[in-house]
Amino acid sequence: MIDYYFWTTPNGYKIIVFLEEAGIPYRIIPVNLSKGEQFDSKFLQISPNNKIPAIVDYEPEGARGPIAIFESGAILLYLAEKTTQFIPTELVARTEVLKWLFWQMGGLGPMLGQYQHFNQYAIEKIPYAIERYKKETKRLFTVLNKKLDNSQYISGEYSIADMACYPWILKYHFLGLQLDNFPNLKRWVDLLAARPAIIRAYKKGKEINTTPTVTQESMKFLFG
Ligand SMILES: N[C@@H](CCC(=O)N[C@@H](CS)C(=O)NCC(=O)O)C(=O)O
Repeated sequence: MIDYYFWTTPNGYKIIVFLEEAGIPYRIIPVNLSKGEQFDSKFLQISPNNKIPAIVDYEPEGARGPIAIFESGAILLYLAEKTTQFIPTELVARTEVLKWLFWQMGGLGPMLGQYQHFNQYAIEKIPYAIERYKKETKRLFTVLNKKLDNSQYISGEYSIADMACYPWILKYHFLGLQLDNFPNLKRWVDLLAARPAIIRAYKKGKEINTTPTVTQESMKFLFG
């Protein structure tokens, strides 16, 4: 059994998608970021960076007791290796998946997050910051659109690279972007959105929360 510490954000959806795809037993433990539950001392023992997602695996291979994991890239990689699914074993193909997983973790997620922050949430509107992250966001969308020129999925077969990128690309409308300008991304989003596991994952998310996480009230938790 896996305990999944989740909230309805892009990084949160990555893992619920994996768990649904792999069909492994899990239990969702909501961490309401709007109420500051990420700072609860019990949660901090599992995720010392006070962020979701995090998991506790009660049946890890070769370990004596439960194992706690935070950072969505590390969790995806752990689950892929544990289940031998959604990552190839052959070195070159595997590295192709890891390249794009790390690209998402180091680029797509943080840059889009900063763009939304400065454009939408920051009380002081700083034109340089807004422009900087907007350009980066568009550049990253262009890079992934190009990568999908000749392939159905990001790295060969459907993999954890797709699962990592999908919830972030879905934010395009919040970022004021149109997928019509990125036809390969549009095709890929439509392809993934039709997957039964992805439909189930987003349905489960909606059962947990349908309200915006960032509100006037929650800003004190989220932005210090
Ligand atoms: N690099 C981390 C980022 C996680 C992250 O930013 N989580 C956000 C939600 S998407 C969070 O929990 N924020 C709460 C906070 O900062 O207090 C990962 O990929 O797991």
